[in-house]
Amino acid sequence: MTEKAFVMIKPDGVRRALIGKIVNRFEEKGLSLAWAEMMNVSREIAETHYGHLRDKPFFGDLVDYITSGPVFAMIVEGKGAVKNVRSLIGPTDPAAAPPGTIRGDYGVDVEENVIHGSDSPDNAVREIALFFNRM
Ligand code: RTP
Repeated sequence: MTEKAFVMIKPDGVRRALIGKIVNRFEEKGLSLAWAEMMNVSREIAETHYGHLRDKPFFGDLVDYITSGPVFAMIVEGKGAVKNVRSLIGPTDPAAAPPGTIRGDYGVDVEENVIHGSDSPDNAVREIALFFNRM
């Protein structure tokens, strides 16, 4: 079934000019870009998006990082988009992410880990609404 995933190239990925290479990976996999916007994330949106991590010691740093420069926010669409996006991205910590995954190939830092992808279809709907104010 066609599904939508919310994907965000984080400020380090944008600063390092990785947008083209990363979008290419989703397209090569067979997923398509349904919408994309370069945007600055407000602290309010960052705090809502990462609300599940509010009690973590790194929460303040995480909000500072996500608001430190523009992100490239996307809706990636296709069959099993959420699962397929997560497998292309790889585990949270780039040091544990296998080569061939986006975090495995482009990241070294568990916090500044290049990219975000929704972890469930329900969260994809919530995140698309939060970042784009639409379904
Ligand atoms: P994301 O939501 O960004 O796709 O990441 P995720 O599901 O793989 O990981 P999650 O546990 O939801 O963490 C969200 C983001 O917080 C930062 N983080 N820092 N310092 C740390 O130990 C640490 N752990 C997580 C990362 O930027 C992670 O993507």
